[in-house]
Amino acid sequence: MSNLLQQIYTIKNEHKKGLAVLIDPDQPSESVLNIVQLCKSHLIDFIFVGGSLVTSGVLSKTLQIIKSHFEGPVYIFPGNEFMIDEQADGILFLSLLSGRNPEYLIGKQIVAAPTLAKSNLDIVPTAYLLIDGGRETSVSYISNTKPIPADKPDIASATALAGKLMGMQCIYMDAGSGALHCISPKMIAQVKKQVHLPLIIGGGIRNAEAALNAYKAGADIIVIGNGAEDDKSLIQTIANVRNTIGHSIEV
Ligand code: 1GP
Repeated sequence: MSNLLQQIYTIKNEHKKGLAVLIDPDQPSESVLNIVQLCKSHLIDFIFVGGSLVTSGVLSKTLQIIKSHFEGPVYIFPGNEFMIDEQADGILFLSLLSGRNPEYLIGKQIVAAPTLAKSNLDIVPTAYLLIDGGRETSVSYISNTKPIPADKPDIASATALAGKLMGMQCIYMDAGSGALHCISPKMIAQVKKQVHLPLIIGGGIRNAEAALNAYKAGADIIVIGNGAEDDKSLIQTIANVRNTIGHSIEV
C-alpha cells in the first residue's frame, strides 16, 4: 500500500481527520514560501502541488521551496502527464472517472506510466470525481468533461464504487478550484457509506463551517487551495477544526 494511504489509515484509526493544502505553482515564490511556512507551523498533514496548467520548470522550483521548508509528505496533484518530479514524495495517479474523455481516463496515464515506474515516487491510484460546484472550473474546461451534477449523489457513489471495483485505492471528490459551492454533505455521506476507501474532499472550502460539514459527512482528508491563497489565516482556521474534531465524530 502507498505511504500516503498508510498515513491516511493511521489518521482514521486514531479517529482523527487530515488536512491537505494545495499549492498552485503558478504564483510568486514569496507567496509559496508564506503558505509553506504556515503549513509547517500548523502541522498540516500533507501538501499537494498542482493545477490544470503547470509547466515542469515551475513545478520543480515550487517543489524546491516546499521541500526545503516542510518536512511532511508532499504529493503531486497532476493536471497532465508532464507533471512528474522526484523532488516530491509521491503522486496522486488520477483517473478522471466522472468524465468521458479517454485521454483523462487512461491516455495520459499510459504516457506517464513508464516514467513513473522508473521513479521512486509513491504512487496513489486515485479515482478522481469532479462534482459541479456552481461554475465551470479549469479542470472541466481543460479536460473537456462535464462534472457530476451536485444533486446526484447516486451517480457519485456509483462512480466511486466503479473506481473501487477497478482497484483504485482512494477517492478524491473535487468541486474544482474556486468552486462557488462545496460538495454537499449528503453526497459525501452517500459515497462514504457505499465505498469504504479513504475519501479526499476539496473545492470551494473557504471557512470552518464548510470544513466541519465535510469532515462530519465522512471526509478523511479535506483540501484547501484558493481560499488559503486569498486569506492565509484560513490555514490556521481549518487546522483548528481538524484539531478539535478528534473523537467527537464517528463515521
Ligand atoms: C482543487 O480541491 C482543490 O482541485 C482545492 O480547491 O482551490 O477551491 O480550495 P480550492
